[in-house]
Amino acid sequence: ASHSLLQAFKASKTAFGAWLTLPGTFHARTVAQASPLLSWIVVDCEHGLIPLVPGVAECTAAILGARPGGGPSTIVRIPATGVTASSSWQIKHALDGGAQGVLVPLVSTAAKAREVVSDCRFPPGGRRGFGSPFTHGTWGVSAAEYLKTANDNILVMVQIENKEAVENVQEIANVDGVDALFIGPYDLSISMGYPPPSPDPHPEMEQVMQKILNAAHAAGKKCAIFCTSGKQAAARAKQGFDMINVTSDTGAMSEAIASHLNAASEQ
Ligand code: 3PY
Repeated sequence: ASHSLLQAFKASKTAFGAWLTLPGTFHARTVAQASPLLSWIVVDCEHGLIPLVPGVAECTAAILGARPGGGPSTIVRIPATGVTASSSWQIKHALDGGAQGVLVPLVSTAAKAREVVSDCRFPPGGRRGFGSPFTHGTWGVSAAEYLKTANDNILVMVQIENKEAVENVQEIANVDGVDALFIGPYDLSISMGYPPPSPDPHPEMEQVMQKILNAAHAAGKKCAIFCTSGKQAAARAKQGFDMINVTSDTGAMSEAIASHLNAASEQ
């Protein structure tokens, strides 16, 4: 089965999304149902409060909550970096939960990216194990159909967010099976010795981000970036980024409450 982010990628359309950091089925559903313009959500099990480890069920609940009969693609950001066995099993749990893709933080070499791809693919393309009785149901297909189509439909995304990753960016982009490079502007800035974005990154970081964007596109891959507002996201879309979040659940909640209070107290 296809899904909205994959369709946007295939049609070369900018895919806007949102970041989910708080756990719970209905919380996920509230975010997912916010707008038909929402193409994807990241279920953040790295810095968000949604437990993947040891709470596989929580991550699955968020995926299920976001996709009652379709809805935005769910991309799980797993806690650990690729390359070690410890992240292999996290990727397995995220995909067993029914995720349409994974986002792996701090992938800084092509070797790490290859490990991530292998974790996301059933043999012969990779080393993912098969056996969850639930996964295919979240995609609305039979187990046999899931096994046959998952390798083509699951999106593999790696975060480019440190100095080493920037040095290796073209080799990482060239790795077969990597669908998108995802810029983490906060970690990237800190790693390169700049202050974190507030809300825009330091002007000198722009060149680095352009290099990442160019590397992705030169390899025929997509490039994504983390944003904190619709305005920022629109500017990134203009620059040619393919996948951009407009806000996060917590950010949107606090901003909306503050803005309503401001409007109320101006009366
Ligand atoms: C970063 O900016 O470091 C991210 O990973 C986005 O959350």
